Amino acid sequence: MSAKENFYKPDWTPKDAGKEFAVRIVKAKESGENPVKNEVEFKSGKPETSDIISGILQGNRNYLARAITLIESNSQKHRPVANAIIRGLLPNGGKSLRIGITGIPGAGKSTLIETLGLYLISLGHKVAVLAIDPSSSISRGSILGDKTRMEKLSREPNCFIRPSPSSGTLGGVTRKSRETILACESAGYDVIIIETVGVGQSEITVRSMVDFFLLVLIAGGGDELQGIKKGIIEIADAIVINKADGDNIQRSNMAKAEYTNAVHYIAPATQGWQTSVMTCSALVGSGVTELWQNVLDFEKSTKSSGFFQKRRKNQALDWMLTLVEEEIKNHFYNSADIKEILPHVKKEVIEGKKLPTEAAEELLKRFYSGNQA
Ligand SMILES: Nc1nc2c(ncn2[C@@H]2O[C@H](COP(=O)(O)OP(=O)(O)OP(=O)(O)O)[C@@H](O)[C@H]2O)c(=O)[nH]1
Ligand SMILES: [Mg+2]
Repeated sequence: MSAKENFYKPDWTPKDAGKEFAVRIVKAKESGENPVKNEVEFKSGKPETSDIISGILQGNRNYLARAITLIESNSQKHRPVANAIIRGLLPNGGKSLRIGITGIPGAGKSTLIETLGLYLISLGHKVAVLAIDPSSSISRGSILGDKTRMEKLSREPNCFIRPSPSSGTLGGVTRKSRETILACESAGYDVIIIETVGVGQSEITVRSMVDFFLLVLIAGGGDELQGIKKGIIEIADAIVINKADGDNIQRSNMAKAEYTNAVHYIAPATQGWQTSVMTCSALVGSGVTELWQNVLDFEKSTKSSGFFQKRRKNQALDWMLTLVEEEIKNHFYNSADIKEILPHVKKEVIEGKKLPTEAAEELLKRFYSGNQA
């Protein structure tokens, strides 16, 4: 077989298409240890924006991954391309059910996502799993990038797992995650699951981009209600006590009763929806059907009350405002004037030679004088 015959145009390329469709698919090897599956060769290694958009709309995972890499890039030179992709995809977004999952470390979030994800795929859904991990912006590594813990799920063709973007401010991570959700929805993923760790600000962030927010807890460990901040319970639409298996079933039921009681004293996270408390075992698979039924009940109830749509609209506004804030901040810190004087001004504040208010005023004055329209 000649080298040329190793490639073919994907089915979705129009018959009379010219060079604008540069995609070629590498034929899978007939046999051998390492068959090439679903692999796309990008002509000259750099697909056009329009190719990426149409590739994503056809559900091509390689293009989706490529777009997310551009979205997550911290390089300013990738922003215009990423923005063009987002603009092209925007009309196709919004069609999924977005679920946020949080909980104390080791509660079994990833295991639950794997079990739930496999169940959803068996029902015919396409599932995307994303992660938001604020600690990674400090450590520069991603502790939620644990594909290995979702080994079975990651092998499913109808599942797309993306570890968290591993650097940048939480604001930057938020933008990237929102754009990634949109890209996944455009590629046909109809359930998007976002995992985050229970360490504070990231929950609020995830809540601001999902429809349904699930808190995963476990029984035992003493102070049931002390271990997790009350604030997190307040933003959860459901609490699930995981690891309700073996000799842990009874304790899990007790914890369930305790939390059921507790949520009655807390304002519900979603208007018109009583926060539900359930038990499950991600390991054995029990309670997962009930959990999904709860999500569906939630969707039905909030869609008929109109709250679902209202929340999405507010989230869109929030998205816009966050972008503006982030952009202004970037503009400020990247301005040559600020870069020049900031270290000196900081030093003066630290040494007590200048008041913080005075210093802020000086910085802003310098910024505005250099950025007059
Ligand atoms: N017995 C039992 N063990 C479970 C269950 N779910 C998870 N585990 C175990 O709990 C441990 C932690 O599970 P993970 O799914 O990694 O937990 P996580 O919440 O994603 O952890 P982090 O991402 O590190 O915060 C693993 O050893 C799992 O096998 C369950 O339902 N029952
Ligand atoms: Mg995990």
